Amino acid sequence: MEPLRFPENDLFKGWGEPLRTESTIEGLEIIQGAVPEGLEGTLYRNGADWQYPSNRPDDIFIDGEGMFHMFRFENGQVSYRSRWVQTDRYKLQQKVKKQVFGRYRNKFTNAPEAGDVDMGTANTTAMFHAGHLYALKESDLPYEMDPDTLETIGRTDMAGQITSASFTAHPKVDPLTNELLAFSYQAKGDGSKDVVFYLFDGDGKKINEVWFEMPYAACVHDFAVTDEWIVFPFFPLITDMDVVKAGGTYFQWNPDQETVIALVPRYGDASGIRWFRGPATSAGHMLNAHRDGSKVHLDVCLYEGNCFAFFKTPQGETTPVVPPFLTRITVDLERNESGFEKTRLMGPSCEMPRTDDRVQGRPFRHGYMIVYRSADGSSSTGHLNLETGELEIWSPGPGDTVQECQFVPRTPDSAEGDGWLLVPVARVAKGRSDLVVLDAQNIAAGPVCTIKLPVRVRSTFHGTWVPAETLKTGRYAYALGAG
Ligand code: V55
Ligand code: FE
Repeated sequence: MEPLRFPENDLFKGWGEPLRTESTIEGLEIIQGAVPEGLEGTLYRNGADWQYPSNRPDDIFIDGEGMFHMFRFENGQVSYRSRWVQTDRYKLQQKVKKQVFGRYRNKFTNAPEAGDVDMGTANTTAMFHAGHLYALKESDLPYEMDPDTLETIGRTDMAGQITSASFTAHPKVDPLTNELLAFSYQAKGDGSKDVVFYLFDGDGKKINEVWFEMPYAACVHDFAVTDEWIVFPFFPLITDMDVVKAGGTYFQWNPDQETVIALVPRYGDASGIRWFRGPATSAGHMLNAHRDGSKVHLDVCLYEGNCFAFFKTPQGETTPVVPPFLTRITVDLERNESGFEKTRLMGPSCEMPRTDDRVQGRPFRHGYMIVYRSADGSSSTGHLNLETGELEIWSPGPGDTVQECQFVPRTPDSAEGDGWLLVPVARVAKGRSDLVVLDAQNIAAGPVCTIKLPVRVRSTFHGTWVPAETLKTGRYAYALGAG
């Protein structure tokens, strides 16, 4: 066999160096403060690592096998565990002892040993619903995980209820109603224009399903919800199956195509869909959406250009790297026009926006995000008060970076924003991580608790918090207190 060696790629250097190892650490050292009283539960996060080196120089950061992480808070102590998601693809590669899957989502670049095994990496997020924990990738069905051991239970179509080829990695579990809102895009397979919206009740039973077509075979990484409308933004990062079949990239940036927004009725059918259009922009992540009279607001980290510079135009041109700005896109259902308005909500650029999960789809005040405003490569955690416009910041220190934060309510019925932010921090120069706990109402004061990891938690994408009680009952017992 050829020597295993990672290709020359900045992706595999420094903090991004493949770690390729699973950890089990009981009783992490708490190097500052103490775990707040009542913070009992598990933070699950998901990211990508590299099982075997490929021979391609063009691997991209959103690819790689799922590495699933958990931080369990119990009685003032925190334990950490990380495990590979044992996807069909992972297991096959483990057997043949090398990388046999090709370019991101392009099965035509797989080695013959891959056969017709699905390319899903299950690397993007963790979802807990109706008593089950899942690892998700938007190009594949969910994988169920054991919530205590992180053993992979297996791929699931949720008892036949998911009839699409894939399932989003940005579902919304409503912790007040226990409903699960989710979708699939390219839902009838690679390159298809089909989208399906799914609504499940708190017991995991599908109660609505709306199929429709998008204007082109877009990358629909995230969506947003309101009480009446589901908001689907379509950005012109488009799959051209002729390009894919010829071994090219799965998506291409098409600046001559429009941004299209579909409002789908949450409890209705496809006949009620409303469409809105504007110039080409792109985005990965939504902060939230809410209804305001006849208007629907979508708050999104919007790129005025291509959010993924590694996807070129059909002419093979690389497009400039543009920063994401938190932007409110507003449509008015009463005005008989198909445009939308855009308003910038915050000065510095930001990504990985989150709210208190209890306000998803509802009028809200507080947003949390990774803020980019330093020249030294570091990043910060931000708290934006959308009512006052005030931005509060916590910085981990020179050269260090923060990952997406997770809000945890102080009590199950505290007011919006009264709680904690859990933030994985990369201590870049030290080659290891911390998990810090910030008071969400005073993040600038710095951590109330710093939990030291002796290992590097490589960059993860997204995750979820499951209260100890919810892990037992399968239900969130949250309410939203008056602010
Ligand atoms: C995104 C992330 C993905 C992916 C497609 O952030 C889009 C956007 C982590 O994987 O497969
Ligand atoms: Fe994402």
